[in-house]
Amino acid sequence: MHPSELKSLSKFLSLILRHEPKRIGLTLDDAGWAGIDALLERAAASGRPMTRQQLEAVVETSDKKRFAISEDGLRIRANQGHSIDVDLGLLPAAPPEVLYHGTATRFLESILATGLGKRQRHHVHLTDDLAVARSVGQRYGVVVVLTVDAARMHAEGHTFFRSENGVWLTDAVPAGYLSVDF
Ligand code: HQG
Repeated sequence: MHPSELKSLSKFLSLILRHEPKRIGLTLDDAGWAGIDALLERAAASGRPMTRQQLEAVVETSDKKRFAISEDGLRIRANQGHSIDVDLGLLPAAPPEVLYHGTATRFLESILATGLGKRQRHHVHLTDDLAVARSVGQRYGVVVVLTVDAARMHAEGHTFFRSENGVWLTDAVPAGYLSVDF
């Protein structure tokens, strides 16, 4: 498949598996899994046909490992990023000393006043990779990377989770744990 087709299919799968399964009449279970046969059938019926091979190619080539296929090969889910209510079954984990969050300068005043909130998603998304933080922030405009004092947050009772694909998640980051790094 051409890279642009892979990207478009990946975006479609993100939309369906994170945000709007109902758009194609699909149901996810409590842990966010969809049957692959059902997904392929519903996608085709909604004018977005794809083969199992194409689906697997998206999962395998996803730069951020956005999706997981169950061990029995029957189901697929998004590893993180949901806005719909799913329980991924993530276990709390101790974060590294610092984590990063990339955002746009236009959000800075609000973030430094109220802290980082999860907005539409389940959690605030953080990364241990500065380059990833930069690319996430660039999606919104002039990028600014916030450094989160994760060790101190954790020591002071905040819970962190690490998704299957290595994204660090937490409920909220109060402004006192943030510093700005242009
Ligand atoms: C901002 C990508 C004003 C926040 C990435 C962000 C990630 C505030 C936006 C994943 C705020 C929410 C998630 C406040 C937060 N005032 N703005 N108090 N608190 N914000 O898309 O972290 O490519 O929900 O800075 O790798 O950008 O989709 O979160 O700009 O892991 O797989 O509100 O998406 O992964 O935006 O991105 P998002 P995010 P994928």
